[in-house]
Amino acid sequence: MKIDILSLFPEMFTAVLHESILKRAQEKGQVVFEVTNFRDFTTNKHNKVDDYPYGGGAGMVLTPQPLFDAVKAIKSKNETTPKVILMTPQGRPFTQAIAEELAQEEHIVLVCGHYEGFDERIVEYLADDEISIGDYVLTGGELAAMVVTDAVVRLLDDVIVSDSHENDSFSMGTLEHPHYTRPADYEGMKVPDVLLSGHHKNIEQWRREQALIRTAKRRPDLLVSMSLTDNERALVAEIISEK
Ligand code: 6GU
Repeated sequence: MKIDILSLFPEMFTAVLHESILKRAQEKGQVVFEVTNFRDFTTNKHNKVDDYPYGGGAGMVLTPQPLFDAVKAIKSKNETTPKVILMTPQGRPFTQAIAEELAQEEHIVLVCGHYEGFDERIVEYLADDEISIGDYVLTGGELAAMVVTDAVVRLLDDVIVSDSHENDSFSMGTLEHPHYTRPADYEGMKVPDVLLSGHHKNIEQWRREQALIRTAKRRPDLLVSMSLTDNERALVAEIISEK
């Protein structure tokens, strides 16, 4: 997979893309990152990327020219047709399902805005998609692009042990069950007996129940779109009535 990032602050990405799992994914050849400063594409004398909003008002707006030209340069350099995604609080809310969808793409371009926002012609004619990482406002799209990059790259083949994302929170529709490791008794704080029993069927059932209990307590909104057995539905009803 190729991930292009367009940003006015490319140095912000150095640490994140060159450490840990994202670094390893690149070394393994599962992903290629390219971070480009779109200020380099300005055609005006002072390399200005923004301007005052027509109609007046506070804040500056990113002008179309540098971003259209930067995306054009990416497209002419690559055989693939990338999906162009604007990072903006106006976008569709990012979820694990969207991460899974993007992990299927061969090439994406994440466009990081700053200031008051993008000229609407960028939104309308340049972008294929707009993504937000949550209902709060960041100073720019960089941190959001890092979040999306991290969530997508860890799903690519051979980036992390493959079993470990089947049980991820949200992939199953629920939060994850609790995890324990040695020792079985840490200063009187004990691991649940069932996990030490070696009885795989009981362990599976306990984990499923624990995942449901957590989800019902912390994120009941996630349960709405899940298919549950009659027993699971009864368990969830019980937890919700206890609350
Ligand atoms: Cl993608 N960008 C900015 N600037 N703020 C955000 C965001 C994105 N997602 C949530 N807040």
